[in-house]
Amino acid sequence: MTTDHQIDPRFRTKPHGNYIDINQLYCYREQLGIIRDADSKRAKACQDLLNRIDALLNDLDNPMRVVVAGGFNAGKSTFLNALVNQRIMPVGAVRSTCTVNVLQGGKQRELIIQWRNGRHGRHEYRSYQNDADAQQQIDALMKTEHHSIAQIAVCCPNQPFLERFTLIDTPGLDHNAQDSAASAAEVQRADALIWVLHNKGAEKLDYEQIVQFCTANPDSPVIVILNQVDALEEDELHDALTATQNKLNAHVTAVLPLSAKLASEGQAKKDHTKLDASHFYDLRNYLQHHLFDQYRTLQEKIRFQRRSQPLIAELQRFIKEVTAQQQPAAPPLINSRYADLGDGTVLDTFTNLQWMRCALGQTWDGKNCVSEAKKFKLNDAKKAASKSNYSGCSDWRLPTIYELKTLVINGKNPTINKRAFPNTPSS
Ligand SMILES: Nc1nc2c(ncn2[C@@H]2O[C@H](COP(=O)(O)OP(=O)(O)OP(=O)(O)O)[C@@H](O)[C@H]2O)c(=O)[nH]1
Ligand SMILES: [Mg+2]
Repeated sequence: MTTDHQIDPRFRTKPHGNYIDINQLYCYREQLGIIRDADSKRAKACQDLLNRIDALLNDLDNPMRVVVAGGFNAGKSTFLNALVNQRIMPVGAVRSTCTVNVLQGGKQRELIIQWRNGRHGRHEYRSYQNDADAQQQIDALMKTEHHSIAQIAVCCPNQPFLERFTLIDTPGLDHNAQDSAASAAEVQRADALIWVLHNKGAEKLDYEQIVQFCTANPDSPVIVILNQVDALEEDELHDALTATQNKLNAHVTAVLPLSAKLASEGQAKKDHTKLDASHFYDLRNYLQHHLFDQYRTLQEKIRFQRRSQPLIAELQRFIKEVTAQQQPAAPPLINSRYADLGDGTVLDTFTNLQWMRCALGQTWDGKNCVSEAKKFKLNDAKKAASKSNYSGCSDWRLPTIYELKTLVINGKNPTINKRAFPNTPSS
């Protein structure tokens, strides 16, 4: 993450999903592929669903979006610079962040400017030499063109940490309507939120925004930083921290103190007294354990699980519909009772017994029973039934007397349903 924080090998590998939803999606993927290839009418619907599954699975590999937000001049950019131990994000006593500025991985040192109006195309790429150069270019762009810029991304090569995490610096939320809207949109899309407060603690706006985010994103870590604590005496710090924790602890993951200014100065001058006084190491360790080290779990939980639920519900509906239509149509019923199985047999839907429509010795010609029925003694009839291969089945048996009686229609001649059992000889 930083120069004194060596590359963590976990950030080199791709995450593997162990969540049941992920495996389920892979199964649906296979089924959809089969349906798409077999059924041209459904090919497009299948492909659309396949694309959505792939987009969701690919999204697991996209870096986690960690958004730094808070009030104007709270010290967001100073904190972010300290976190990555680089001096890229413009910092200042006057309003210094007027666009959404993103720190991300990349192959070369370049700024990607996303224009609102497409004047230079939607994206413009500019290279930068070093941190100071990047900061100056961003500063200049923000001063002259910030109304036309949606976002400036700084690509930092050789930063494995940034291949897994995108850090997003936002304009102070309370400054003006356009910037606040841009910041609020980033907060809404955040996987994790770091909220920077002035040392006075959470104002009304901070509180409302934090609670709103926590309610909408119960699985996302929300870490609140009480910044600028260098300006507080020890007892003031204690009081301010306790008050802020009491106010927010029920909603957020943690409230931690910081002096981003001392952290930044301590890093620049390698001054450990300042760094110790800044509470920076405690904060960084906390972030490491509760946010950065939890990358895979959080990514799957926050980003994937929630979004997969509606898609899985849709996939279930689609597959159910396809399967229902692939089932053979229910066979027609004779006299609302005997299901014609089409092979010279019927299924009595009252008793669930399958019957030959013809007597032994007769054959089914597709419509009728032809030729003479044979007469057997009981034992011979049993043997003949068990040997019969009528309609391709070899497990025939004589019915019991009670089973036989279920076919009998008293008072009619023949005493059996003539449509289900045509040409039945009278006994
Ligand atoms: N005393 C003190 N000053 C700080 C601290 N952190 C930041 N500052 C100062 O506060 C001013 C604003 O810092 P920034 O990091 O630009 O604050 P920001 O929240 O990014 O500001 P905007 O992006 O303009 O909303 C700068 O002059 C910083 O030097 C701190 O911990 N202590
Ligand atoms: Mg800023």
